[in-house]
Amino acid sequence: MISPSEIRAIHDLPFPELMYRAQTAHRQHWNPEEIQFCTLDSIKTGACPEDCAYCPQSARYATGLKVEPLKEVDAVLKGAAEAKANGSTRYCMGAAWREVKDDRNFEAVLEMVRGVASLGMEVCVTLGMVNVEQAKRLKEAGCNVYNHNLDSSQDFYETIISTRSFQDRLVTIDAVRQAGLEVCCGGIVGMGESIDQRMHFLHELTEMDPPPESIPINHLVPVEGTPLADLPPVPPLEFIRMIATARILFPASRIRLSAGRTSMSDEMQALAFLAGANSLFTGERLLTTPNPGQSHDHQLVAAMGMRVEA
Ligand code: SAM
Ligand code: DTB
Ligand code: SF4
Repeated sequence: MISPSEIRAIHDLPFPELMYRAQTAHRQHWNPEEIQFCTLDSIKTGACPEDCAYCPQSARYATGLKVEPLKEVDAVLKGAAEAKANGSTRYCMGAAWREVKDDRNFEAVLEMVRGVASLGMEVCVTLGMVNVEQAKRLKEAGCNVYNHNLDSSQDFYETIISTRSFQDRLVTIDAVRQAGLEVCCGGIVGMGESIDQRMHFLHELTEMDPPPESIPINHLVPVEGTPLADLPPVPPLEFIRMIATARILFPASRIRLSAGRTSMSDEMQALAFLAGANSLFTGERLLTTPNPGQSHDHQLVAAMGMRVEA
């Protein structure tokens, strides 16, 4: 087992050595010329009872977000078919819920999962806390992956969210595993945490056995009205170090360059791919905030002589 200080030593390597190690790890498991496109769909937007300080969907903050009830199944399936036509192989449906309840809404989500699975796409959902029974029902409906982020180190997490604990997150991730779903679990960089706190977050992921199949690294999207609205961006090379360190620690996992790309240059995103990121969210929007859009992403991949993973 690796310690947080050993992880920090990797993170702080001279940049050429760090990138070399990240690329070496990447090539052991992946084709470095390919990148996976995923599409997000916010199936239920806003009015969330939780108080996550970064999140525009929390009911506590006046972010001007339009609250929307659970989408119709047909509208979701139309979105998924379009995403597939635009090159996405994974469809990720997110709901601004604290937890899944055994009600009609969950039945509707199961219907969405069945529909997206029948299109031949990888299906991922992120619905807040779930128990093993609910996770099993998702799996039976054809869901492949459950996303539930740790977001940061335990000590920092507790300064960012008060309505649930880090331990609650671990319990949900365990339920997801027990149900036989793949785990997608990542974090956010740029919430005011220290580099050592980022290392503790990565360390927490190394303690999972098996580690998450998929690790989204989000850069904070500062949203007006949230407590984190005025935070400055993380220095670009620091962000790239985080990606490279994750790649070295988790050579066989997908590392996803997630939120925050609208404020990254193409060159910075290219460096993230060289550091081992091999997946992104495409489309005009993430859940509620802007994203570069698929034509931009296809251009970037083409400019790098890379391919969208089929
Ligand atoms: N409500 C569910 C939950 O919290 O697990 C699922 C949806 S929630 C929006 C999914 C993830 O989006 C969060 O864990 C967080 O990592 C990310 N996220 C939310 N707001 C963000 C922001 N402003 N910048 C970057 N990432 C953000
Ligand atoms: C993840 O780690 N990032 C995605 C996905 N998992 C669900 C969500 C990013 C949301 C960014 C803020 C928004 O658009 O609301
Ligand atoms: Fe709700 Fe999820 Fe946003 Fe937290 S991150 S406020 S749980 S939607």
